[in-house]
Amino acid sequence: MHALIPQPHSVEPAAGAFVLTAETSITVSPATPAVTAVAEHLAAHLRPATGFALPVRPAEVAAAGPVLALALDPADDALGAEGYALAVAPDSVRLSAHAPAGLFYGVQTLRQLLPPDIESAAPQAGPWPLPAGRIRDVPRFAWRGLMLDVARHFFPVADVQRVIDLAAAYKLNRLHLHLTDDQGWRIDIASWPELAHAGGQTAVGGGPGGTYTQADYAALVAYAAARHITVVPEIDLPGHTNAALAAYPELNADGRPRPPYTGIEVGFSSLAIDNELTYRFIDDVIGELAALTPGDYLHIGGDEALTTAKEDYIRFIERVAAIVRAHGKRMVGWEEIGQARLEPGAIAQHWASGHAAAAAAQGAQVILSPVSRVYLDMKYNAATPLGLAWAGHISVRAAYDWEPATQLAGVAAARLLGVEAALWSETLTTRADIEFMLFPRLPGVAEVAWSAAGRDWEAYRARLAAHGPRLAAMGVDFYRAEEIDWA
Ligand code: TNX
Repeated sequence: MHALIPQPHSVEPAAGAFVLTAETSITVSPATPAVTAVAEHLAAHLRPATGFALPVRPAEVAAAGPVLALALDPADDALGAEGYALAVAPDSVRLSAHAPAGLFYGVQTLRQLLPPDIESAAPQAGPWPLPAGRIRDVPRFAWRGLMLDVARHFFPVADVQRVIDLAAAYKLNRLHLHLTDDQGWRIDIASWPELAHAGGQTAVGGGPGGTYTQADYAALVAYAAARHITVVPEIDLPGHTNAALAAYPELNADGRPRPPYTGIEVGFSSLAIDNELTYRFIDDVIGELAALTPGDYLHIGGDEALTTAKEDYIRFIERVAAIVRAHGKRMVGWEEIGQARLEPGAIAQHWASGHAAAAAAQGAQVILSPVSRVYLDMKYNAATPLGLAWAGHISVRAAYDWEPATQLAGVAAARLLGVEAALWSETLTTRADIEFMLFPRLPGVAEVAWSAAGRDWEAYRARLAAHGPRLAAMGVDFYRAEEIDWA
């Protein structure tokens, strides 16, 4: 029980092990769809490598053989919405939680307790021991996110599903999709079809681009939800909008289309703040997206509107906030939104621009994405072939060894909603590129978001080393950072 990431709240190892065999079954109590889905998710993870049937059945249906029991425990409300308790003994495994999400996170811990080969897609020899002991675990932060930029380069649905699987394995619960930017518009909006038709065809460097149909997007949302991840869609406004301004001439103050943009400069574009059409456009886009998005959140960007006067920016954000509210969502924005008057429930995402304190002072909750820690598009070091370096290099240690409560002067710890890693894609074009930049740094960020304060780099390094074979078995193309003594 010594190589878990994120580190659980409490771990008490005991002697012996429970060994998975062809006779093992998984039981659920109560046998509701949500609990059964978690059990089937566990079984689906264990079947390929073990070759065992691992049937899932209601606990009250008697059967012979050892049991891995998943149960809701309504009395244990200290576990909250996402915590779990795990008791492994030589003759039984009991995983309990107050809610299905907790069972799902307990399943991720179970996976990590098994030998690394369990992650293999092909049958392996085994054996499959789960070390005995007890774990009680609850997350530190409610928001444990990963942002993926699908605008600078487009990534097909299957790639995003892969990212969702990997994020879920480390107990993340938010996938923020940066759907639009100067270089591309990636979601079909039925009322403004040229956004996807024209705006979807460009990408950084002149690549082919791409867009999600509304059905694609809905499928991603459902795939994420099945892994207890809420999709947070971002339409970046009023800057980072060249793709829209190129697709629709009438969105420009002068009525003339902007040329498509495939470079990587930021901050040059802006919607026309005093054009009423701008707000009809935003209402249509946010309305369609809100209808497709069951989660509570809608991210409106708001960063780097460098060609928009401050007063205009403030007026704009306040109008957009009302539109988001009218469509029943909570507004998330990059921390620049702290300059505007924020409505209750607003969430500001800190990166580097220094406005988070102003947002927090108004009662907003804050997500931490400090650029020097969690901008995982930054190179690991000077030799990293991919990535940018404007925020410096981010080693595995730098991404892990920091404390949210003291990261940001002027923001009280009580205002912190959580932590989100960001993967911008100016230099990334393939699934392998994504994996190389996320791993092995993302597990460290996940631990910062999930585990109690008090980082111990030496202990973490050793745990992460043990994840090398596990990541390899998952087929993750991770960077074998020199900081880690890979097993
Ligand atoms: C800053 S952070 C940006 C993005 C870039 C990123 C590259 C933020 C809110 N804006 O537009 O893609 O840096 O690292």
